[in-house]
Amino acid sequence: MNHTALLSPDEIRSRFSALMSEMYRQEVPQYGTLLTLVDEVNEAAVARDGALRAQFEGGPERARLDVERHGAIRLGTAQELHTMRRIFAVMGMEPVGYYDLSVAGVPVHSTAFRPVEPAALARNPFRVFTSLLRLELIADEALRETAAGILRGRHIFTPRALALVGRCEAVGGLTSDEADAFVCEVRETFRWHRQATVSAATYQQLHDAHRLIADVVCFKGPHINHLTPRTLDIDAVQAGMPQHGITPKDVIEGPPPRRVPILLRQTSFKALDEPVLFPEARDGNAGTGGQMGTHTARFGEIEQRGMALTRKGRALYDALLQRVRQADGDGSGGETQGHEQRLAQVFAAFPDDMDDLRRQGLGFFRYRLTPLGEQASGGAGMVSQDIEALIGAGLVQAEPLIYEDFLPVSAAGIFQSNLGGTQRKTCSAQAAQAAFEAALGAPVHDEVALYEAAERASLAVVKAALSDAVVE
Ligand code: OOG
Ligand code: NI
Repeated sequence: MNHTALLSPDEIRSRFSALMSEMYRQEVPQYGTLLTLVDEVNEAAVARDGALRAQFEGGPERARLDVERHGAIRLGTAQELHTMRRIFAVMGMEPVGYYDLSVAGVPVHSTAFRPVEPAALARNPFRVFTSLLRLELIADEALRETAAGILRGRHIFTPRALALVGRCEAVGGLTSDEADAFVCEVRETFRWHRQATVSAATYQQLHDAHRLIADVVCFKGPHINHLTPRTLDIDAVQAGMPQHGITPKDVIEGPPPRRVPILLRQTSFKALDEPVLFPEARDGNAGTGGQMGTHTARFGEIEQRGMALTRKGRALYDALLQRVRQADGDGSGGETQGHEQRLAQVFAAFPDDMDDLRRQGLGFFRYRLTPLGEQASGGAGMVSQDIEALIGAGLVQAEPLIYEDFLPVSAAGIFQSNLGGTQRKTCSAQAAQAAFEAALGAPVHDEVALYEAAERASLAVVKAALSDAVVE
C-alpha cells in the first residue's frame, strides 16, 4: 500500500460514519436494538415485494441502504459552524438547504451537510443535520449575555483535528493514516459528556428559557443527538418498536403510506433522561454546585425515503400538508387521533402512479437506456428526442431520484417530541439565511437545483447515446 496516496473524501466519510455508528451504539443501547429491527424489516420488505427486490437485492442500492445514516448536532456559535463546514468538507460533505426552525418555536436555523454528487451519494450518503443556535432569540438580555459568554469560552474541536483539516486544505487530501487519525479526533467533538460545564442553577435558567438552549450551551461539545437508519417500511418498524421495549412518538411525520413513496417519512423515540453532573458553582449562583441532575438529550429516529419532488410537486405537498395540519387542530394534543385518516384523505389528491408523477412533472427521475435502448444506441440516424416517446418505444426507463434532504415541518415535529412533552414555546422570527451563510462562510446549495442537475445529466447521456441510433 502506498502510504502517501490521498484517500477519497468518500472513503473518509464512510470511515467516519462507521465510527459514529459504533459510538452511538455504545452510548445509546436502544440504537443498537433499532438497527437490528430495521435490518429485519428491510430484509422482510425485500423478500415480500418484487419491485423492492429488483431494486435492492444484492446491488449497490442495498449496500448503500445498509450503511445509510443521518445524525444531528446543534452548534452554539458562528465560529463553530464555520469550522464544522471545513471538517465536513474533508469528508466530501457540503451544506445543502436552509431550514428555519424558528417557525416551529425552536430557536435555531440549520443546514444538512451531505455529499452532493450522485456517485458520492451512492457510495455512502451520510448526512448531518446541523443547527446553529440563534442567541438573538433569547428575550432576556442578561441571560443572552451569560449564554454568549459560556459559548465564547469553549473549544469544541481537538487541536489535532484542526491541524489535520489545515493539512487537508493545504495538500488536497489526507493519507489513509491521517484519515484514521482525523475521524477519531472528530469523533471527540460528537461525543456525549455527562459533565455539564455550568452550575445547576445556570442550567436551569437556560433550560427555562428553552430546553434546547440548555442543550447547546451547557456542555463541552455538540454531542450527536440521534443517528437514524433508513428503512424500507417505516410502518412495520413503528409497529415493531414496542415489542423491543422502545416507545415511538404517536404519529409518523411526513406523507402517508403510498405505492410510490415521496420525500421522507420519519418517526422517533425519546431516549432516557440521562444523568449529568454539575460542577461547583463559580458563576455567582452560590450553593448550588456539585450536584447530580438529568438531561434529555439524545433520541432515536428512523426514516423511509422516497422520491425527490420538483418545485411543483413540493408546492402540492406543502399545500396538502398544510390542509392536514389545519384539520388536525391547534396542536393541543387532540391532533393524533384521526391524523392518519385525514392524511390519507387529503393526500388522495397527490398522484400515486410513477408514470403520472413523471408526466405531470411532480417528481425527479434518473433516465437510463433499457437493454433495447442499448442495442439501438451507437447506430446512425436519429430517434425522437422526446423522452416520453423514447420511454413509450421501450428504449429508455425512468427511476425515481431519492430525496436526500430533510423536511422542516417534520424536523420541527421531531424536535418538539424530544424536547419533552408539552413545551411549545414560540419564538417566531424571520428566516435569516444570509446571516447563517455569513457564519458558515459559504452559501448553501439549493437542493432542488441538485436534483435538476442529476436528472438533466442522466437525460443528456441517454439522448446522446440514442441521437445517432438506428430505428428498425
Ligand atoms: C435535529 C432534528 C432534525 C430530522 O431528521 O429532521 C432532524 C435536531 O433535533 O437537532 O434530524
Ligand atoms: Ni433526524
